[in-house]
Amino acid sequence: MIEFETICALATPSQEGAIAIIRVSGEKAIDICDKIFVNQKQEHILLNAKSQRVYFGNIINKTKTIDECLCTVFRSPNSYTGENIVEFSVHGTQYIATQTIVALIENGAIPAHAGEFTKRAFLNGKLDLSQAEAVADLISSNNEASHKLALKQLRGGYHDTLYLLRQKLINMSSLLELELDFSEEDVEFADRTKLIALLNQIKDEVSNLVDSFALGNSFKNGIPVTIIGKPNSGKSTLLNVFLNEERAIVSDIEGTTRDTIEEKINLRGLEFRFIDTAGIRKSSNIIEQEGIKRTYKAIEDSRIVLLLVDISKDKPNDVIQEMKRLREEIDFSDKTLILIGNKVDKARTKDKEWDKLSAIQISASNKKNIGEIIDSMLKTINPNDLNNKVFVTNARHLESLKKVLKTIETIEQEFQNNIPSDLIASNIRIALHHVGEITGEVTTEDILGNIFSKFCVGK
Ligand SMILES: Nc1nc2c(ncn2[C@@H]2O[C@H](COP(=O)(O)OP(=O)(O)OP(=O)(O)O)[C@@H](O)[C@H]2O)c(=O)[nH]1
Ligand SMILES: [Mg+2]
Repeated sequence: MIEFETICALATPSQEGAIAIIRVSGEKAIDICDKIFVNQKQEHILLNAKSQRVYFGNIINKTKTIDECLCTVFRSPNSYTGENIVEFSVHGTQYIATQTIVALIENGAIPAHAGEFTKRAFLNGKLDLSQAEAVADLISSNNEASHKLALKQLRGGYHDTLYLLRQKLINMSSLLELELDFSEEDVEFADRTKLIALLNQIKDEVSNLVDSFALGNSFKNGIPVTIIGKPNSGKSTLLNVFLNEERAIVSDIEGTTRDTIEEKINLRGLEFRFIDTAGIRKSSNIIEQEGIKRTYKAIEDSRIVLLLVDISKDKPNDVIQEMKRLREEIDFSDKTLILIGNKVDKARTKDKEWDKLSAIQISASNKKNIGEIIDSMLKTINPNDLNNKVFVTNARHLESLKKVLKTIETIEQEFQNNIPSDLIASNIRIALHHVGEITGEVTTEDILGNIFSKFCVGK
């Protein structure tokens, strides 16, 4: 156990509420709290308090009673931080919370920094670094999908996958090092074909993790959906229908929307990030041109593209050409293009050609068939994946994994070029180093500072 000073902080929001929780952690937590807490018989009882027990009593500072409260004691190592922890549940006023903290400080505690409780949990081996980061994700998750991912990560997430990966790399490195010990005798102990097979396995696993980021990140921050189409096709009307409010200006003037408009919407437990655009067309107006440039950028960053056409006016053949052009201009390998025929209310005859194109026929202004769009968007992502697959959602982890992958690719080359084992072994150590960055085996104060400063005080 690493020893630190005893810290204290308000762990609940600093506003009025039914209760406020003040958390104290450190070797002297129980001693300090004992000085300011008495039971109903006015006895100081915390020194002998049992772990994971709740006590009822009063917080006092010198002779002044601050509040009647509940006090929970956790003895090291069975606590969140691994240290002794005491939590006071007081009445939720700013005044009581502040007075309690003042009393704690006067008796030897110091105010905690942002994320310091979780940082201590990490330093005491209660959580690995990726789990500590999941705590921050859990607090900020505001939809079912991101909540599920954060909870999964907190419970271990890809900790096991990384552990196995690490074992495989260590295994490989020891085989190579064994070879080095006997290098004088000019024998190759490690069977190269087996090593290469193992390396390929490792590479696949790392690639899968790297590839999982795009979808994992979409689940976490909202699945990006871009609405495109010619002027007046009804893009802004459709956005407003999804939002159930008149967010974007709708008019029959072509080129009403010039900038991209972005809004998050929760549909059936998944968060979508809808982006209404200026669409794609030729324009000599510089403002419109900039809007069109932004449309392209939005398409590139999205997973789903809704192409809106006006079926009361547009011709199926022209739309086929338009889709072909789009697919030439933009790589759709990681996206789904959904064709939507709008203004079905205005279309005089029902054109079978639209069915052939699998266009979802809707009326945005009459809110007709909108459910079909949602169905087909949900089909493009498999919400069950959330339960079954492992997702990387953290950009820092992604960076480290990319470095692991790059190093593995170098090692692969080295095997092919019969590079001496000691060089290969040193690259395996580099790969291990980058794996260690994710779980926190390898950290610097900078990395830790950066991660925990994003937490709130009291977490
Ligand atoms: N009849 C009918 N009119 C619609 C429908 N959807 C939209 N409109 C009308 O079409 C016109 C253009 O709608 P917008 O939503 O502004 O179209 P947009 O695609 O955003 O247009 P720009 O921003 O100019 O590119 C408006 O007058 C809408 O009221 C529909 O389903 N049926
Ligand atoms: Mg518009």
